[in-house]
Amino acid sequence: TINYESRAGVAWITLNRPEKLNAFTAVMHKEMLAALKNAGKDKDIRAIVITGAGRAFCSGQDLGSSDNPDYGEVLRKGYNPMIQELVSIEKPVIAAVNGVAAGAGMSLALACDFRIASEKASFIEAFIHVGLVPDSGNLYFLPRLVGHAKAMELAVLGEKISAAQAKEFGLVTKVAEEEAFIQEVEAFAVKLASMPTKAIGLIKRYMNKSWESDLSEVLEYEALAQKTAGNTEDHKEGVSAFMEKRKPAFTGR
Ligand code: LHQ
Repeated sequence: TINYESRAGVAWITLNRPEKLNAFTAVMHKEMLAALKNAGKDKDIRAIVITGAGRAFCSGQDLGSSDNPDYGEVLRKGYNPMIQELVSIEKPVIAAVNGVAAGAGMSLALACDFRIASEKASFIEAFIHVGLVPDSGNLYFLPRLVGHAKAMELAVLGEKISAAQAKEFGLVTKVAEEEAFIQEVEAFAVKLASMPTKAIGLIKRYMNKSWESDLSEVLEYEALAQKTAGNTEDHKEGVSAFMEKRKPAFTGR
């Protein structure tokens, strides 16, 4: 239910149940967690792309295969570990939103560090249409990405947002024409994979912590992160390249 490929320093994780618009099942959660762990620990991987097979990104929970009536448990066992793993990976994770992202499928996209949308993509806070509440980190990420008022509007009304609207709300980095979509995602991911990976990982870690911290804590996090970044080979390489007026060759170390 999940395809995993790696090339040019980028891991491609593809949700692969196109006939159900890549709706999540328990099996898919297991495979997704394994894929994320693999991409996280593989030293050759310096960026991760999550996308969907077929015409959808992900339609959220498979409403036809809810074999567990305890939704709290479905979240604690399936979705929550996936979101925690994704956020803890100290590498950039890009949601390549090829089509509709609904319910927990939208949550998955929100938990990524970047979203690139095809012009065919759309986002729906579908939970409300089946009498449920946003989950899988949606209540955490959505207000942080679009602000409280817009987040309330989207979560409660559950209206479909087009790729262009998502760009306007600041939800996506870029909207690409359908024909150019995969090439644009690939170019973005390969670019990220050639950057100073350790510094990106530290930015991700502390940007996330920033929301729960006061200024003195953030100043201390910055000092900690800068000490670590200052000891990387990529920092040395960046400074040498600058002094020698050449392009840096970062290795992620
Ligand atoms: C699906 C689904 C789907 C099964 C399309 N399941 N078959 C967490 C924990 C525990 C429990 C509950 O929930 C959660 C979190 C959640 O994610 S709740 C929200 C669950 N998701 C939804 O409510 C979205 C349901 N899907 C839709 O509203 C539409 O399918 C969207 C707007 C995504 C796409 O619409 P269309 O482009 O018109 O496609 P379609 O509706 O015709 O779907 C195509 C097929 O995929 C169809 O099957 P069929 O056999 O008729 O061809 C759908 O039944 C199936 N499908 N989503 N989530």
